[in-house]
Amino acid sequence: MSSVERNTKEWQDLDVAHHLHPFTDPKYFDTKGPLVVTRAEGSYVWDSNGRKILDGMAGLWCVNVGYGRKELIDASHKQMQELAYYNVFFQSSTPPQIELSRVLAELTPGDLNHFFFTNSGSEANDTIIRMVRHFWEVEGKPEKHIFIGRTLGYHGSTLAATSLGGMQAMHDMGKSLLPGFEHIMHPHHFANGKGQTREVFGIKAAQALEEKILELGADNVAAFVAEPVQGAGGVIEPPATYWPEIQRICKKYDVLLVADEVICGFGRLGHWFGSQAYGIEPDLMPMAKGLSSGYLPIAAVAYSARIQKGLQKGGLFSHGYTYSGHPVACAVALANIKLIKDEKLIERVHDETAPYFRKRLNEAVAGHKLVGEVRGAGLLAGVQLVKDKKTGELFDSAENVAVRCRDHCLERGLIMRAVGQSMVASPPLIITKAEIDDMIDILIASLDQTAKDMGVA
Ligand code: PXG
Repeated sequence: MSSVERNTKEWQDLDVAHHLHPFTDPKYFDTKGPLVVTRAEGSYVWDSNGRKILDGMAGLWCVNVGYGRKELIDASHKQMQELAYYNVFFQSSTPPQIELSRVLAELTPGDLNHFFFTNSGSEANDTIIRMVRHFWEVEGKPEKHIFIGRTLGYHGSTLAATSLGGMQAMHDMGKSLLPGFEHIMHPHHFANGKGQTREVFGIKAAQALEEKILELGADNVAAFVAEPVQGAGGVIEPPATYWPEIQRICKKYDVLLVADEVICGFGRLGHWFGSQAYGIEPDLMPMAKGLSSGYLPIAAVAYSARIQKGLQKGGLFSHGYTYSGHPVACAVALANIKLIKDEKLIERVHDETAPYFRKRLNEAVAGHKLVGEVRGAGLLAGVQLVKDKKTGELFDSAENVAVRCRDHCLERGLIMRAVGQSMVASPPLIITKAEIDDMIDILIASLDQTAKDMGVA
């Protein structure tokens, strides 16, 4: 309960007067106030009018264990009383940070047994850029400095993470694309692979990396960075042929492979990490969101023995954040991981809820006249909206079809995100089959209403 009580109109007016919203056109608030969320429990949030809304996005793809979990609340309370803050700079450390590193080392794939802590996924990716360039300098290859990302890749909003990502609007705002960043196509078969099988397209999309490396010269390329399944770009699961080919290319040219696990990590795909779902062997992995289920800001970079060896030779590592390895955030992350294990949430997603979610999407949503494709994996879904189901023709982007559908969902009590002309979902891992049914029912009713709005018969 907030210490101040106001009505919805007061909250909204104050918010619009004083607060700039991330990724929001301020003009939106000329006609509508923000949704003011005041409390949450399980898979649901409540707004300032007392309305109960199913959170089909788990906040921003992060509240994996659901809201209101006592174990996480108690862990933060206890840690705050014991040691609310100390830093891990210079030669200091704290027990929660040490313990979290140990627990993470047991969960991460391969020899990713070393960790650097940050407060956000953006900072984790910035850290990787500095760490990897430093690594290659130490290895005597300072010219290996270029990072290759993908179009529609999202790696955060700091200047370097913006450059690494492939979001055109972000590059355009404030001339934000730094030198030393290149991009290849995203492996979206529906958008980029017309006339090819998924398998053939998967290989082709991966080979775009080889072409880019050859164009730049392997001696100049530091790393390739990609999400196992692209999230913010619209939930794009690559064809099965994609990751093995990417892995082959990275090995061949000694280009480090960075799997951005910020969304896919901590059970979203029915495995601890997306890399395990696709057999990816990354050299580095940023993780955030599900690490603490969003209860406190914390993120980390996991990195391999090879990188560690380089860093040990490299002298002073001149990098860090005041709140790196914050003891309270680490204690909450530990409680979160324990809860995921105790409740067997990964197994539940893998064996029960994800297969059910996919079955319901494929049986009930894919056939809808407004839907061109249902995609995703685990508890991640992307629903492509189309003007013409037969040809796959899209709407004029100015018609904002997905935003309309999103608004219809919200009116009916469901939060989903609109990305381009797709609807995306990423519910809490604790979602039940009955709640999945509610999600699907509301989505279908909203698609029906959107089809009416758009005049699609
Ligand atoms: N990598 C990936 C793969 C992400 O999805 C980040 C890095 C950056 O993390 P931070 O903690 O700095 O935000 C992200 C974040 C959306 C949306 O709705 C997606 C993200 C953040 C906010 C909104 O698409 N992803």
